[in-house]
Amino acid sequence: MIWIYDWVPDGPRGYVRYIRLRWACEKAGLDYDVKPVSFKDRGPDHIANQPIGQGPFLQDGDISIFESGPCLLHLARKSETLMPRDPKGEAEALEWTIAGLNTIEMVSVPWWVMGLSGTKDIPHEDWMVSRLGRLHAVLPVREWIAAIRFTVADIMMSNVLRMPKVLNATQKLRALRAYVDGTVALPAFKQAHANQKAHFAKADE
Ligand SMILES: N[C@@H](CCC(=O)N[C@@H](CS)C(=O)NCC(=O)O)C(=O)O
Repeated sequence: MIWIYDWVPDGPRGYVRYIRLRWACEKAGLDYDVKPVSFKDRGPDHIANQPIGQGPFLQDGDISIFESGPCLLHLARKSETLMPRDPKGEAEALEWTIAGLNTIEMVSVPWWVMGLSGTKDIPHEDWMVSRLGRLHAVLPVREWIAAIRFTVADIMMSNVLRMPKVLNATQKLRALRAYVDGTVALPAFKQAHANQKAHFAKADE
């Protein structure tokens, strides 16, 4: 069960991190339900499951788990489609999932948030350019980010890179851009995206 805000503003609807979990479930064919949790009033139930008061979090039997990274890895343990079973492939999928979160998103979020707020001379600019450049350098020799095939690491990395300002910065990095375009063209992503948009659209009715 994925707990998802009942509503978010229009702009982020296709981007809020629930989509990472939905994409994993769609790709691996894992059954999942979504249950709404109030966006405006983060009550005690929410805090009990996600102590920072954010989303996503999920419930699987008696396991409740928060943070999109651990949630994704939890789902990945259920399916070889998401996580290779051979130790080398698994190590690669793990390292690139964490690199997406802790090396790329760690820089990209403050960078695009400051951009949205109109900050000039964003201090992370060089850092961001360098991170994207390094990623771009590994991609011409591989179609997927890890393990020579689609894995959970592609879900993480693609979602970090497809944020509009980040995607815009990949304009001249053709291999990187092709990677993101290729991942979001996958049917499981499209289904997850459509489901998420429909969930929030319902809140407007
Ligand atoms: N590191 C967290 C970040 C979670 C996060 O930023 N969630 C957003 C939605 S995508 C949120 O709940 N924002 C509202 C808030 O922070 O109050 C994760 O990956 O799960």
